[in-house]
Amino acid sequence: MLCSSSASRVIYQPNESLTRQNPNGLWSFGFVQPDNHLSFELYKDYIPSVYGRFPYYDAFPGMAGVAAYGNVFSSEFNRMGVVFHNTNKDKFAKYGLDEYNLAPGQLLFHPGPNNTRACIRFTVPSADTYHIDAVFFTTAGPEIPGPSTDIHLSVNNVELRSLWLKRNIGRFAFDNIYLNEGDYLQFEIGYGEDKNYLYDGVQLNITITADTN
Ligand SMILES: [Ca+2]
Repeated sequence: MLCSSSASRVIYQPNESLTRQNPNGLWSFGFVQPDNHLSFELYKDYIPSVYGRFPYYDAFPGMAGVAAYGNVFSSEFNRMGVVFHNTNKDKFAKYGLDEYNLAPGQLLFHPGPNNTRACIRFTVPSADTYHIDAVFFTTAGPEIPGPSTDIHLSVNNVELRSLWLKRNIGRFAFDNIYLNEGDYLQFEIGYGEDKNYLYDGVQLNITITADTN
């Protein structure tokens, strides 16, 4: 007997679900130490707009409406990296001479100076077959040194893939990967081959698709 079933697919994208909560449902924003994926710690703070609030970015009106997850209100603010989200619905956000140009809804992550990695964690909601597609890029202009970073994808404490991202585009694409409920899928960014975190902000678009049978 032939059976046909059409699995209904569910799509998860962090930039569509972000609010000030952390964790926000399946998505968590924090940091890890290099090559220790389970060292994850949540960022303590959320600010809805970095303009006027977040050190280094506070003088740039073009960053109004860009929210930040980080340890903003402690002495650790600059050491643990940061995740930005352009919450503006119809406005690009610009930083510096030409360092960031964030589309509406765009996410960006940035490592810390001591190679602490900024991390976006997805906690698997149910055992299923998943498809992962994540793209990483920079919009830094020619006057800007641009990023030199290392980007990683892990499941629990096992790394699946890493890449260098400089002035290029990177992508992780995994089809038909079976995951269990509660597994951690993590996207991490470190300070790269140059061992320097300056200009290391990288934009990312993550899409995780589940076959729900
Ligand atoms: Ca770097």
